[in-house]
Amino acid sequence: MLSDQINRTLAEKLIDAEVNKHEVIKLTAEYPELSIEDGYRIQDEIVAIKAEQGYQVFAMKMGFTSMAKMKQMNVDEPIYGYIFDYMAVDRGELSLSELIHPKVEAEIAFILGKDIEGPGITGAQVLAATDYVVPALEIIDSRYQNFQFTLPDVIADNTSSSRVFVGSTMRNPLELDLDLVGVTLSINGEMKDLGAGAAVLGHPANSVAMLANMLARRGRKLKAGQLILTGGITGAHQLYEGDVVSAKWDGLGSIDFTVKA
Ligand code: 0L1
Ligand code: MG
Repeated sequence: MLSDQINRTLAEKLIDAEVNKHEVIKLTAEYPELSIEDGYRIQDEIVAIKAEQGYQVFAMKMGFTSMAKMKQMNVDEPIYGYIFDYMAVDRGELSLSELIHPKVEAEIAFILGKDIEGPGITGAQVLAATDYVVPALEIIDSRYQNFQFTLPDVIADNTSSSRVFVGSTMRNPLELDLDLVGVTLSINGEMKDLGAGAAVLGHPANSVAMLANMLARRGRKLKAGQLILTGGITGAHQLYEGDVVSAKWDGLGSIDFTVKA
């Protein structure tokens, strides 16, 4: 286990990479013994430093929620991270100059109406505790060179959180078959990817349940009003200056944005 001092130093290094928009070599190159627990402790330091700087948590997110991705990473559970208020984009433009090498992925997000506390939470309990689901486009931007990392590295890097666009359509999740909700992701008029909600652990509510159960191990819970991104339905696609991105969800509207310099 790394010391608190090293965790703090590594968190500062990753924040410096984010703020000054430069890549760093994965932490495990220097600390090959870095564990998943170490990764979450470094992530906690990032959350603490952002709070000291006056930033608030805007949403939580789950990552690696597709079976294919978990197999590829040789893990049996997803990872979670935090999205801060300054990461929420409220107009249809993404500024490339603020980022390193961003990618976009289409997701479904939940807004809870009640607290949820694990362990043992199920997808059905999540649906009963949810006020709304909304569409979201997550922008991930690993601070690591060429998106090269191990699982502890990416957890430490706050799961590549960078920006998020949240759509304006809010629906009661019980009115939709969220596992069957289809999504298309187009860039410059060309459909790049498509998928259905079931790509996320069989049903996006299962992702929120798993998050509640993972947080319970650290004595934490999900709170009423919390926004949670459940994980990519589509793959993540690299963005370039001038790209026009358009995503459409069955029953949940669409989100469009342009990538500016
Ligand atoms: O689904 C996710 O948001 C995973 C983020 C971390 C993985 C990556 O940077 O590719
Ligand atoms: Mg994501």
